[in-house]
Amino acid sequence: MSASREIRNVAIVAHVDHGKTTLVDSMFQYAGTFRQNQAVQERAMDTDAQERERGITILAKNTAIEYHGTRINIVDTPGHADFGGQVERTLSMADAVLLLVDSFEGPMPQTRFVLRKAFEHGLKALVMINKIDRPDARPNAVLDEVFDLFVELGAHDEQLEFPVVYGSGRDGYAMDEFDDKVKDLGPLFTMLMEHVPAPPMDSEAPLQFQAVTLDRDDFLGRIAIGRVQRGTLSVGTRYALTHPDRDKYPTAPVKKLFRYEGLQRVPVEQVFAGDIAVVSGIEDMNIGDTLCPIEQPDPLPAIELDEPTISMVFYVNNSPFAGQEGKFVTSRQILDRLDRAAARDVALLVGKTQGADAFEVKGRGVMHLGVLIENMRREGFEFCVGKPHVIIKDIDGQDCEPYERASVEVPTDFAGKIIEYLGRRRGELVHMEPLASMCKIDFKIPARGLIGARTALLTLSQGEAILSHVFESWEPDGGPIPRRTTGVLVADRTGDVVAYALDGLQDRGDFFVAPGAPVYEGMVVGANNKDGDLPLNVCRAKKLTNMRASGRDDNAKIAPPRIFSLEESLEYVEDDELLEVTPTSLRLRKRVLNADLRKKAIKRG
Ligand SMILES: Nc1nc2c(ncn2[C@@H]2O[C@H](COP(=O)(O)OP(=O)(O)OP(=O)(O)O)[C@@H](O)[C@H]2O)c(=O)[nH]1
Ligand SMILES: [Mg+2]
Repeated sequence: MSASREIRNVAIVAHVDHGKTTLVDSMFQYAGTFRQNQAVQERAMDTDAQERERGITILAKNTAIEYHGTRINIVDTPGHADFGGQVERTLSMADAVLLLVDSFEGPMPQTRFVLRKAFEHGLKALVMINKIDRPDARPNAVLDEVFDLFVELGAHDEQLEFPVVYGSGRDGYAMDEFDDKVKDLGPLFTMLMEHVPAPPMDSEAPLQFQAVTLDRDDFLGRIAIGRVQRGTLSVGTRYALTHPDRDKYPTAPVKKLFRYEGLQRVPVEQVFAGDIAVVSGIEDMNIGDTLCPIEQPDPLPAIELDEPTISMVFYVNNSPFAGQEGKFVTSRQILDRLDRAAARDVALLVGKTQGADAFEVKGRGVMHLGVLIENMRREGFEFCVGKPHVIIKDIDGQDCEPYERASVEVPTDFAGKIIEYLGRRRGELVHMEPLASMCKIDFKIPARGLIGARTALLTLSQGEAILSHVFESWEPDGGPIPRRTTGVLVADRTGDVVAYALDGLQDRGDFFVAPGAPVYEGMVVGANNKDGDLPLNVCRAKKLTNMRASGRDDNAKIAPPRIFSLEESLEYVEDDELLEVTPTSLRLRKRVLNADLRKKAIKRG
């Protein structure tokens, strides 16, 4: 290992599902990163349990590929808008971005977001028109759209002359022209080698290493990943842990030092300027901190991200079944866990509220918070959360709310319904474009208008609509937006749900619970067909004398319950309700459990 090795640092960015992680698989393959017989799973970089289940990348991750004597450090970033903070903070590790664009879909909301961020960082973008194997690929038109997007985002001349390859990440090839002969990924690697600027490699200068990602390992403790901006990072050396907001700097030794090689972290003695390093053993290191020589502290600017747009309150569970299903239930345990999450994810902010047993958590969207909630319940936590709210920001004395750019792809026949629905939610149509038998409709819409919209759009389009959206700007309050139009069915007592009772109540609405499920007074058990909330008895058993005579199988006749996913629950819950989350259950409940007390509370306003 020497300081003069060639290095390229690139972040792969794109809209969700445009094929980033799959492309990295093929890059490993092409560069011979794995042994011939090594078993590697598909989308090898998506190692987190929720990433594999949801089929999306959630956390930005580093890897490195050796190619003809050059070390290519790669960040695979998430494409879903809720994890945009991951993209933003990892861009400081890159000298250029590789922008993937689906050859059919063209640029989508998150394509615009990540490209804008790359330009804000002064980075050059290299383009790959991906999934060229698609029968409906329209590479020429997509390239034009990409060019227009560059212009619209104010790319300067040099950025506008972006290099392009066409290819299929999945099938492992890239071409300079889309009608070239299909061969391998060579043209992509050539483009990276030629157009990603080599990093400054001043390894004699005083060290600056900034932590961009934090991780934790049972053996190594806290792990910080970042780039050696200048100088040389050496194992065993004690450095100052600096940050522009602090004027006193603690010092700490680097206990272990690693670099990426494929999916591995390989121990090394030193990492030189321009390269990506993994540091372990500095428990106090946070994202944005810079390691410097003790005698020459010179912190890099803090990492600044877009502000969160969604806020939600986490409560200690006070439901009647509290403590039955979870291991970690106290406010201290919950706060400690939330603080740990915020340390690793700078797009997540945790604050106190007035109540001692309630904490406000702010993030980028319902799925951003949903992933945290899901991780917590898997670890054994139990708690309640309230309805997510958009954050209101005061700009020059005016209340402003987040607006998003939303894009809906839908068969043209449903376009009218979609435009009408989002119009009612204050969505303004900004662009519409035919895509074969589909069309892509872009809106500017308050983030509020999109909460719960995904389910509604699916219903309106017989399951066909694909919605994606990303933060665009803060704008003055857009006015009232219709929320859930009907009330809920609420259990009026504690017990187990009985099929016979549900059977008798089926005309009231759709139930969320199945026979046998334990319920408590105040728990939401279904959607009311009408306005207002309706308390009812779902535990009523059939009188024994009728049993034999009727001989009916109540179970067979009742409709299966409507089961919400976590995110659907978060979009459904209203202000006077909570979502109770435990390792095994998600229960919607009224904040005030007793029906009489609820009425009084409503009267009091
Ligand atoms: N036809 C075709 N499908 C592809 C190609 N690359 C990826 N896919 C498919 O597209 C889907 C998404 O692929 P991913 O690699 O997870 O996309 P991603 O950009 O990493 O997605 P996020 O990380 O969630 O933003 C998967 O179903 C892949 O099989 C390709 O070149 N051609
Ligand atoms: Mg991915």
